[in-house]
Amino acid sequence: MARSGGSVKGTEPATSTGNSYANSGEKRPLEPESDDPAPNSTGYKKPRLQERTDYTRWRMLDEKGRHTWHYLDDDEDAKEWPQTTADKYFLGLPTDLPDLPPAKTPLDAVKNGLGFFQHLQLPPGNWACEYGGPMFLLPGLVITWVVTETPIPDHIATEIKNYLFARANPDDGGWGLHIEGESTVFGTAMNYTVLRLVGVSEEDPRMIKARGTLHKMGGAQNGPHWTKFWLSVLGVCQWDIVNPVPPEFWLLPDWVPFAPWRWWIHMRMVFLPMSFVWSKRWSYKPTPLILQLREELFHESYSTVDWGAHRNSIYEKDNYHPKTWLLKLANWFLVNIYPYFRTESLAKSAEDWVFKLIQMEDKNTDFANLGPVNGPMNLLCCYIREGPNSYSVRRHRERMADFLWVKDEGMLMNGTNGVQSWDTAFLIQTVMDAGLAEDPKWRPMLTRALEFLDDQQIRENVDDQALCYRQQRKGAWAFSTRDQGYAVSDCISEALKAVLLLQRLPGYPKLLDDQRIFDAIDTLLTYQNKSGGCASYEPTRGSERLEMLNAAEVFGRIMIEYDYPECTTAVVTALSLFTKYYPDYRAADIKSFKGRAIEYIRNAQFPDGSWYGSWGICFTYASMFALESLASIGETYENSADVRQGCDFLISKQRVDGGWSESYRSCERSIYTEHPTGSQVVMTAWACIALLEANYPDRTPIEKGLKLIMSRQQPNGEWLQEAIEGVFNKSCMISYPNYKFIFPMKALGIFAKRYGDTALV
Ligand code: LAN
Repeated sequence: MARSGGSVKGTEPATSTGNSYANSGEKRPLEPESDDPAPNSTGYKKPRLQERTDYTRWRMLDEKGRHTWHYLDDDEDAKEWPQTTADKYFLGLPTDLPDLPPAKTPLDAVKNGLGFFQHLQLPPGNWACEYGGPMFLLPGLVITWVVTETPIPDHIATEIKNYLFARANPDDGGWGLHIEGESTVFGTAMNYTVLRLVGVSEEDPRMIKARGTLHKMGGAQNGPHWTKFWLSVLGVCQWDIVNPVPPEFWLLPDWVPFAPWRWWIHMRMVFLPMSFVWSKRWSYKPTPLILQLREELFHESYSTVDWGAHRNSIYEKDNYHPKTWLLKLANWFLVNIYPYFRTESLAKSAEDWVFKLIQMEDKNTDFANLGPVNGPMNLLCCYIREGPNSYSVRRHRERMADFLWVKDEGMLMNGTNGVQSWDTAFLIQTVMDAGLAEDPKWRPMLTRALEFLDDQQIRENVDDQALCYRQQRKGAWAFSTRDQGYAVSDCISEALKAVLLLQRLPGYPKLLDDQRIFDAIDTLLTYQNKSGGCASYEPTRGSERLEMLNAAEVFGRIMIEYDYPECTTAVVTALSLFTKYYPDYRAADIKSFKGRAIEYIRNAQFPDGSWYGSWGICFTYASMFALESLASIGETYENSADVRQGCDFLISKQRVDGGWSESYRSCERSIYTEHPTGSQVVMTAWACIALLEANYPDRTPIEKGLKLIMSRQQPNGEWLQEAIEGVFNKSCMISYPNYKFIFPMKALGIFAKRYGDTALV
């Protein structure tokens, strides 16, 4: 869809592949407006901040799953491209969707839920949503924009400002690691800096308060490694404060037990560009604003800070994973001894190889990159290496728009470039579970969803797979889009289940032929670890002892891939479903895979009967997946002690109002902890699904849970946002706003199918 117009900001985003606009000269999201003065030696041009932008002018464009937001300044353009219901919903504007006949039965509630949710489906067939939560992503992007002299359009600066103020801690004015977390130096130093960079005055009372909080926590010199890295890039810290990130690690032979190719992909892909920038000790020039920030962020004057002495300083609330003695020793060696041996030619060959790997990552993702941390960093590396006008820099700049999201509170940066394939796969399964897929009313919606998954299946492995240490991916699905292209074990599983179920139904096209299904299975079968469990993006490549080199401080369990109950169980359910339809394909491999996976699932069960969730909060989430997978091999409450224990655990956590409630504290502490705001619709749905899958013999607790879910449904069929649902790396939370639709409908649907669709009394 080509949309153009002189005053349309951020229009005409890319077609998602190819070099098609390397030379087109057309305006792209986040590219300088023609009347913007060129950045000059006095520094980066400050955006003009407004109170608020006009929310009726924002539009979200979805091209084959690529989301970009656009601000239409011109009335004509706005008329030509009207706001959709989904736009309005995302922006928190009234959708004016009608009230529906009140739901009497569970299936009525599902139908009302779908009645609402169908309006949020986007033209390519997928669903989208805000994917915020982490509060450390936007700073990396904004600092990168500033240091690469990428002008920030006023409407974007304004809404970034609004979001950050909306999410400041109401008591102390600071920011945490994530939206529900307590203030930390990481959150506060970084987001304070962002606000200054987008043009907020240091005299603003909210900034004075935030600065006070930052100083109370010891100032930016007490920040974790990533704060020190980004502030050094900006020229606000000196590089001596940053613990070493030597690119030479990438020259280590593959057999070395701590070689980076063995690390969890998110860590190594961040370490990669970070090491390039560190090696160059590259910093932005000292503009007047940078000079001011130097005086604002530390609780002493910049000129008196002893940078080297603060390499290991850290505020206690930032210090989730304290540096080990081994890491401290390695850092000491790298700072004090290694420089004598680090010849220029060694540094150069390391930088050259690292940059090659960056280029492979850029090429393999068409500059979408693995995620919102390495994306901006790769942009910075290309800027340093290839210059401001290179194709790589221009394409990266365009791609940054993929991570941005606008909501009622302002603009934030998503945790990935979206949730497209993941949420779409779940929605299909939900409608199937409710037995509504053959109802002609939902057929067009589901057909489009199926078409989306068809389009998003990854059809080829990446070029130079072994050279850039990538995992086989042919036939797989990513969490977000095919362009991003990183296969994940459970994303493949959920999408495969959705496709297998739906395209066999009468009235639906068979879009994926058998070979494409087999490709998915072949890739899925590469994911098993020796333990029998499955990790996320790749089978585990290194020892858990590598956690001793975890230098990020703010996250736990980041250095390698681990076995995850959620991932393993999703693979098991997918394989179980697959063998139903294709009993002969790789039957022996699948049988042995499943046998070992089930063994792992049993071993991963906690003594109290629960499973610990690493990607959703927390025990409720993982227990749902575990009980679902056990059900898929015929284990239910009646015949399995493990299932009984799992159910008894869940029942013991049901609240008097019938709901379940878990706080993110469960993830941090590995102990079931209730959320202070009480029962949550999403967790109640997870628990009910688990009990239903396990065939829990007593309907009463399930009915109580479902009644709570139904009582929270709004007259127009929607559910409202409650506490945060997702997590990563034990300490950082992330929102899954579509879960409040998908899982309640799934729980209600399974119940209705199992027990009949009668009113709950
Ligand atoms: C995600 C989002 C999806 C998630 C599931 C598919 C739900 C999970 O079952 C497997 C792991 C995966 C793919 C996952 C891994 C880590 C991600 C990508 C995230 C939680 C979203 C954001 C996070 C990423 C690491 C954020 C950037 C932060 C760094 C520390 C680099």
